[in-house]
Amino acid sequence: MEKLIITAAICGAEVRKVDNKNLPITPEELAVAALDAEKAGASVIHLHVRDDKGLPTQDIEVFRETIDLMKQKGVRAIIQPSTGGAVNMSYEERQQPVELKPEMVSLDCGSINFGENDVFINTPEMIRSFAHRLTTLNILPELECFDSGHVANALDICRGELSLKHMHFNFVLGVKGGMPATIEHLLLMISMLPPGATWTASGIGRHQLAMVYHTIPLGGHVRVGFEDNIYYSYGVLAESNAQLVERVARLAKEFGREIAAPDEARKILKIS
Ligand code: KMH
Ligand code: ZN
Repeated sequence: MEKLIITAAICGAEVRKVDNKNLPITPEELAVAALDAEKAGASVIHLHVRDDKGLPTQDIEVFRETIDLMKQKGVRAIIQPSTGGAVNMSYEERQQPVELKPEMVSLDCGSINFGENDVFINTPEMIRSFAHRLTTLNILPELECFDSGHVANALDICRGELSLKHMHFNFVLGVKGGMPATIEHLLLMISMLPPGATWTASGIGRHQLAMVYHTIPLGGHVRVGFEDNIYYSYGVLAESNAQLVERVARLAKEFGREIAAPDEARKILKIS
């Protein structure tokens, strides 16, 4: 089976320090968290950044500073800035990190209700516009799908219209308003994949560990980290992103699946 790519989603846009004091938010904290996650086995860092008040921002300069710091500290993992940002951000705000020309960014492939009061909007026009810019800059999108219709959108735009040379999906299961985190929903998503595509699964909250268990033997890749879940076990807050990554690496060994190093992840994702 293909080696396992572990993505560490180290910060996100919604979680706050008051929820888990170990959440990294400053450029320095994010850089340390990325390096530690890589040492624990992560080969992709999904990155959101925060402003001076700890609020989500898509400011290109904060991304630049954070990514530079990560590289100075020796991070070799693929750094994947978010273009999703936070709900209610405009397209213009969200697209800023694309202009840093990273190897990879996230590309959200549809709209959903998001929690109790929010709607995360990704119209076909927005998806198309992001996808065209990424293709021009030769940046691999990770196709974020929170529901099955999002896979259909991704196929229409990225495969039909743009003939993307490699399609890599991230199935996010368990957001309130999105697809529930069950094995049946995961299998449905897998059944929609085009030939040659690769996929990651991200389980939200208490579903994170179950999704790891389902995904490793199914041949998918795995995302863990504070963006999706701040607990290590029931009622016990995680100490770090690295702690969550370490557990995946340990489980992968039990399943007999090797972990992909950053350059091996680049090969699997056809970045190099
Ligand atoms: N913060 C969510 C509203 C992404 O990074 O592309 C969107 C999100 C997806 O986190
Ligand atoms: Zn994200």
